[in-house]
Amino acid sequence: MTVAAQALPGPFEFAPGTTALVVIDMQRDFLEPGGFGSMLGNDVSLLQAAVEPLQRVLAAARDLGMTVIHTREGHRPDMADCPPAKFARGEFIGTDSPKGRILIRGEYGHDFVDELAPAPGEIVLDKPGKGSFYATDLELMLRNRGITSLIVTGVTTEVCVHTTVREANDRGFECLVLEDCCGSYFPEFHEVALRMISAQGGIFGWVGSSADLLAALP
Ligand code: TIU
Repeated sequence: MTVAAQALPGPFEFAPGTTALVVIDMQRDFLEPGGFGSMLGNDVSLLQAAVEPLQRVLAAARDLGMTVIHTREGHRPDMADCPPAKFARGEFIGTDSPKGRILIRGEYGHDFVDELAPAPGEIVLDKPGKGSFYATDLELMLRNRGITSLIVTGVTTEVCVHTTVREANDRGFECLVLEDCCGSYFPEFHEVALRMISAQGGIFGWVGSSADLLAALP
């Protein structure tokens, strides 16, 4: 079964059986007050708008039996996988917060927001960087399942979503980014990041909405 969802720069054609829904870093540390995002001085409420549409897309993907991957940015408790250059730029990684140590695996703030908790059988991918392919086994898992297309969602649009889409595009995966299922602390970066993806004939991929995706699904 092939589906065509309205998108830019043109329809995104994909088969649900060879497509993965990738939900990037919908973690308390990015979305809730008192975590990493707010310690960096950001208004974390800007990311909340992505939660509801993403819940709808997640439900549809589950109904179709699609591969679903949830990523989390974070580090080992001993921080041996945290580059000193990343730590040095004041990202507060490893420091105490009301939600536990910032961006450390196993801590409450590092985990997913309740509304988007993974279901049994879905893949949870821990990553030390912004991209989902760097220093992870994501590509191996996708190739093992015969996945050729990705529907990419999550936060933040211009950081971890963009890095992941660029990495995926270079590896030959076709990516549809759902604009209302992503979010940024900087609304103007969100807009421009999305335009960068679909410009030049879709230089990195396609951009569409959750409504257009859901309308195209069987
Ligand atoms: N997940 C992700 O995007 N990590 C970030 O650090 N994003 C920021 O926008 N800071």
